[in-house]
Amino acid sequence: MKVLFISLNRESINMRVVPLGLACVAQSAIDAGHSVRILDLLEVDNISNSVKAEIYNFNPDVIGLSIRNIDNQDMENTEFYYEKDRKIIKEIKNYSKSIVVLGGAGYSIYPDIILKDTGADFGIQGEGEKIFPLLLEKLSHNNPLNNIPQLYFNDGHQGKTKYIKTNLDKFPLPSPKLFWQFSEKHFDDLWIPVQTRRGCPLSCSYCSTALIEGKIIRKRDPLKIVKWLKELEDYGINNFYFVDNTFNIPESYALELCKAIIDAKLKIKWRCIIYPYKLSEKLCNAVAKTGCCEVSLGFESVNDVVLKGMNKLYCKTDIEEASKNLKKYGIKIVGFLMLGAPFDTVDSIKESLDFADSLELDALKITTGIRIYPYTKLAEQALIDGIINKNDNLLTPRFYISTSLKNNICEIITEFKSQHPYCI
Ligand code: B12
Ligand code: SF4
Repeated sequence: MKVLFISLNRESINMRVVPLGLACVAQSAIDAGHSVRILDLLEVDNISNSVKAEIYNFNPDVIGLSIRNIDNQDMENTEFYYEKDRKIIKEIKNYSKSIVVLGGAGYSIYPDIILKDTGADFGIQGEGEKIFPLLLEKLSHNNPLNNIPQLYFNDGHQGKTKYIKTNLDKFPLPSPKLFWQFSEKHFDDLWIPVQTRRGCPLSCSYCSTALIEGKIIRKRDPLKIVKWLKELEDYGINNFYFVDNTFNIPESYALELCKAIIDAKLKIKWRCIIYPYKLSEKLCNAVAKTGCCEVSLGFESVNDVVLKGMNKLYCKTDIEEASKNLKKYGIKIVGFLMLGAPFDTVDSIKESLDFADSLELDALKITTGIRIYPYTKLAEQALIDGIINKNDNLLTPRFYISTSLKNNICEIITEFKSQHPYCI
């Protein structure tokens, strides 16, 4: 079949994100013998015309659309990206006869709602490498589509939704050639995403990741990752972002990865996300040796009661220890605070801000209010607190602010930011 993949993301805050997930699914479709083209909307100026031209020129049987961001998770200056994605999808459905299939991280949080709302034909929740080619095969032979895991139909019914437990090593990593087309124009700006594992068992109260990746950690063989990095290095790509939810968990695997990078003598620079729980000096030393120059340290709060409410495993001492170990090996730290959670008070917010300041971080990102996602503990709490009602589908951004804070939080944070220029 002829398949056109479109990455709908047009946001470049934080950094330009290369659509790794879309490339992974595209590679699986290529390997299954389909003819594939990819359009990244971050790379085009006139979106509507570019999409139309690509569809008319290629005349695809199937269009696979990736929805990454729903919104920017910012209560004060909310950008609701999905509204624009929806417009593009509806437009495509209006003029094209191709079968439209949705997927991606943002889509996977609201699979039934978005499918119905956009009028697309099918949606695949979670990883697409196995199910998308399976769907193409069934469509090309006009075979029945019932009982396909993760598949959603636009008439409201769905296949077996149970999350499949896959072996990531069976999925191909995108060929550098395919990957390269995203990188060419903005080469110097890019931190190419690398994913070594999927799934997070940690269950933070506000988190939607389980809907995207499941809760069971599944890891790729470090040697296969390093082989792929080597291929990209040979293409002149040296800057990478390990997009794993928590690079340091499990630590034994993170150490194995570092060893494999050293053994392969890769000369790369990289960044990653660290969960501040028992981050050992040994791991900080290993990541520094292999080229890690900066980490995102998402500690969110430092108050014990608030952290417990978020279901975090760590406490203040862990955060301090992590920061000390990272600094010792010259790794830059961008800290993340998420203020306004259940149990937050004016005092606990000040405690978090003061503590974050004492860490002398390279940068600090403060989020005011917490984006509420479906099926989370936070959504349950928001319902109890009357912040949302039970008919709220939570696709339109809704934010949790602890009831004791409503009037003061923005003021306190704005003042802190104005006095601390390292806040981003
Ligand atoms: C790493 C990461 C980042 C890094 C990216 C670094 C980089 N160089 O890529 C940084 C820190 C910069 C970042 C920033 C942001 N992020 Co972020 N990020 C992630 C994270 C942890 C991993 C994303 C990733 O690369 N996954 C690996 C790839 C392989 O997976 P994937 O893209 O999901 O693709 C798979 C499936 O979705 C599916 N699929 C994908 N496309 C398609 C298409 C079809 C047709 C099909 C069938 C299937 C399919 O198959 C793929 C392969 O299995 C996710 C959380 C998560 N675990 O998903 C959040 C996440 C994607 N981010 C999110 C958000 C909101 C943001 C920001 C807007 C936050 C902010 N205000 O700054 C920015 C936006 C950045 C931008 N410019 O777009 C949200 C998006 C959804 C939402 N809630 O709106 C997520 C899901 C976090 C969350 N749980 O809420 N992010
Ligand atoms: S550690 Fe990150 S991905 Fe895992 S549950 Fe917590 S917020 Fe979600």
